[in-house]
Parts: sequence; C-alpha cells; structure tokens
Amino acid sequence: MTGLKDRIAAELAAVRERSLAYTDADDDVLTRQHSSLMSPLVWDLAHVGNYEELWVLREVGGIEPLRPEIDHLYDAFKYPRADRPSLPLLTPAEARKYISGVRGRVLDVLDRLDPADPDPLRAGGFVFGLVLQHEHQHDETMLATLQLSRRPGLVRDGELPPGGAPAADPEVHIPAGIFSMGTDTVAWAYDNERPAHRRHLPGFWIDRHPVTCGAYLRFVEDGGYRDPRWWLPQGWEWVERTGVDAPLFWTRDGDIWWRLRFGREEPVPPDEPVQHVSWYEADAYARWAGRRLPTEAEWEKACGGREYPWGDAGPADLAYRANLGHRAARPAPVGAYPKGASPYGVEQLVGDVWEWTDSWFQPYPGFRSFPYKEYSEVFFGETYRVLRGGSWATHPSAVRTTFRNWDLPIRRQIFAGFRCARSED
Ligand code: AVJ
Ligand code: FE
Repeated sequence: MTGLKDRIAAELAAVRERSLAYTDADDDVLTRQHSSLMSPLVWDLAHVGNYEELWVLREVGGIEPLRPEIDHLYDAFKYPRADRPSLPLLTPAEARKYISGVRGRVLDVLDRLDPADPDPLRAGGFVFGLVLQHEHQHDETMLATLQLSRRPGLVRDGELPPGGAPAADPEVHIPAGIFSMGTDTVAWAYDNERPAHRRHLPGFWIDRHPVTCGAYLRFVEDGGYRDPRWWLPQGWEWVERTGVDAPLFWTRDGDIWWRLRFGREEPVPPDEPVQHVSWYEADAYARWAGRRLPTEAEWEKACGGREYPWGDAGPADLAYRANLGHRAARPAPVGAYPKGASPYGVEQLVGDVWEWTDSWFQPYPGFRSFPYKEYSEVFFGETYRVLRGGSWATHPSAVRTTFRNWDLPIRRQIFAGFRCARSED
C-alpha cells in the first residue's frame, strides 16, 4: 500500500474505533430518543456505514447494494431526526455487523484505488476523505446526543493543559487588505470551501480568545436575558418563547452557577470558553459588550491563510497546538495553546468551541456542488449561520481554517461558543 493508502486505512480504523467507543453502551441507550433534536445513536452508527456503502462501494467500487432495503431508513432527507426512533432501524448488533461488512469491502476498494486517477472522486483518495470526515462529524453529533442524555459514565474525559495568564491585550488588530479565502489545494476540502478567492476587508479588531464563561456570566448577571436592547427581534422572541436565561446545561444554586457535563454537575469554570450558546445569545452578548460577531471572512483572515492557524503541520504536533479530537470532554481554558496562535497572534481559533460568525451560509463565487447537492448547496441562503474552527469534539481530519460548519441560529446543543470583533473607528 502506498503512503496515502496507509494513511487512509489508519484514519478509517481510527474513526471506526471512535464510533464504536461512543456506542459501547446498553441497547436502551443506543435506541432511545434522548432529545427530539437528535437521532437515536444507533441511527448515526448505521447511517455512517450506509453513507460509506453509497459512496465507496457503489459509486466508486461499482459494487451491488448490500442491503438496498434499508437505504431509505438512513437517508437524512427522508425522515426528520424526531421520527427516527419509530422506524424499523437495524438493532445495535445488526448495525455493527452491517457497517463492519461494508468496511471490509471498502478496504478492498482502497486496495485497488489508483490515487493518480483523474476522476475527482478517486483523485487523492477524495471519496475516502469524504466518508471519514462524515463519520467524524456524526461522532461529534453522537457526543452532543450523549451530553443531552444527561447520563454519567458514557463519555471518557481527559487531561488538558492549564490556562494562561490573562492576555495583556485581549484584542488583536487585523489590518485592512486583500487576502485569499477558501482553498483550491486542500485535497479533502468540501465543495463549500471552494474555490479560493480574493477578498478585501477593512481593518478590524478581534478577540485574542473565545469569550469565557466568566465574561459571559457578567452578561447573565447584568440582566442580559431580560433586556430586549441586546437582542435581534427574532432573538428576543426566542428568549421570551423559550424562557432561556443562561447557556444550556447551566443552573444556578444561590450564588453558585453549575453546569452539567456528561451527567456530572460541576461549578462553571470561569476561564473556559463558554459553550452551548445559540447564535442569538452570542449576538446579544456582543451587542451588550459594545461589539459584534466577526464575519466568517474576518475569522478566516485572522487565521493567517494556512491550513491551520499555526501552519500546515498536520495533527502530528497537535498536543500543544489545539484542543481537538476529544482529548478531554471540554474546552481548554483560554491561553492554553499559545503555540497554536495564528501569525496575527489570535489563539484557540481551531478547537475548543465552534465559533458562531455573523455570516449566513452562502456559496463562494464560482461554487460548484460536488459530489452531491445535499451536502452544502441545499442549505445555502439566510436560514443557517456559519460556525468556524471546530470544537474539542472535532477530529483534526474534519476541520481546518477553511472548514465551514452551519446550523440554525437557535441551536445550542452543539459545542458552540464565539469571540467578538469590532470595526476600526
Ligand atoms: C456540516 C455538521 C452541518 O451534521 O448536518 C453529516 C454534516 N452532513 N451528514 C450535519 C453532515 C451529512 C452536517 N454539518
Ligand atoms: Fe450524515
């Protein structure tokens, strides 16, 4: 096997080990609906195998469908998440057997792959990048479901580096000028990250770190959730309709704020980036702080134009660059990764928390959907806000400075936080 094929085989094995670890629980945990926002975990497990069968075995391998009768069950556009528990889904044991059967054949297709093949699905092993990033994305979704289950003992925690001293200058200035946004060169980049294109941005200031729980708590205790001045009309309507008064999973007991993290209550850690806030909460906080959310162009420019803010170095020396890949089940305190800073000195852009931006999910000039419309194109418009940077639960193979995530502005079960920006006077 060539270097690329070895890497692909290793990454496929690593992501599968992760998927099986997150579903190493009783069938009851895997089949029940922990939240109407999420699929049962056993749906995600079989869905990643079905997606792999569709793209690698059928599309590239030309192999006959293994179980065509189940395709519709795992088509994300056929049945909304809330309805999936009532479907005749594969049992956990059947799902494990099915995805293992698929994987065995996928490795044969990999064996026969000619990475130099000009076909865009085969070139550089693109289709394998597509399916392993897809599985990593569902693994992060499964972690959000496990968090929503409020059950202890289902998710491994781990050690993280300590935080740093409060930054002398909490803001970084990014001078006006043209930069290249998106990519034409990252082999496994998604269609929505392409093509690379030049953008001019006026100068702006951006936070050196994501907003911390401690800072966010000042907004909460200043009555931020009870003052319509800070909220867009749709945001205020959402606050009044839902009664939210703090980030998801936070509760107050006297003067102490607690958060529930994978089934355990712990005091809210002041120096950790706040997570489990919606776009509306991020936007309201920024307005209360006399600032705004950065656009995704500003966020990407602040990364300094390389595959990762610290350079093109892959995951090898990641341990001291960024908090990615579920090293621990939480964001790291701000200042924990000075060596992950961008050339402008902006830190923790990648990892820790997905960062809400002020941008709607729209196509770049010259966008062409590939290999199918339902990954990105059907979500373009003014319905979904863009998130950047990946979270602690995101695998390094499924994020980079050009990677674009998106979600509805009311969503906050995802591991999302934010940082603020402001324009030059
Ligand atoms: C890019 C995270 C918004 O979860 O809907 C998974 C990724 N697409 N299966 C999602 C995805 C198809 C997508 N996000
Ligand atoms: Fe999917």
